[in-house]
Amino acid sequence: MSNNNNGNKNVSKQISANTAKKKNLEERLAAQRAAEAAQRKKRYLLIGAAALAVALITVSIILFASGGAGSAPGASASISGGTQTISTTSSASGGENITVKAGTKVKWVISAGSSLGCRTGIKQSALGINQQLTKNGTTTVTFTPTKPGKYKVVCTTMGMAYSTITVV
Ligand SMILES: [Cu+2]
Repeated sequence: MSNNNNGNKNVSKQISANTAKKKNLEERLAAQRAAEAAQRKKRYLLIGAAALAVALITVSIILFASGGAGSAPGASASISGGTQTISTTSSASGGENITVKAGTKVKWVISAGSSLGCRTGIKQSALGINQQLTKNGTTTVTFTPTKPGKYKVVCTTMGMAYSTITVV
């Protein structure tokens, strides 16, 4: 009887010890799963950030290559035979910015489509530019910059911004 009682006590002790062990294991498992989920989330965030960086770089390269009107750094001239030649496009919203060197004659070739808006002519008094633009064709503007600086080019009719010439 007493042995049986002791046996039962031992069994129930064992059961409660096992229950405690099981609870402990379950808690550790849950903690492990949470850690794994956090790690996965971190990995996804990293992959997302890398993908975003690649996308941004791609967009910048495309924008740079196409020389987005007015906003991009703009086109630089190539010098040959004492003349620096630069080609840009013109639209109703204006033209591209250009960068040229002081002291060398500039040949600025502007290609325009059918829509020029109010910018049918451009002027830059300090550089001696006052030129009508040809629709659906090209116009060549020549000038020789002498002083480095930034020169705003505007439309001849209203003085609205067209582009900026940077002389270096
Ligand atoms: Cu205008």
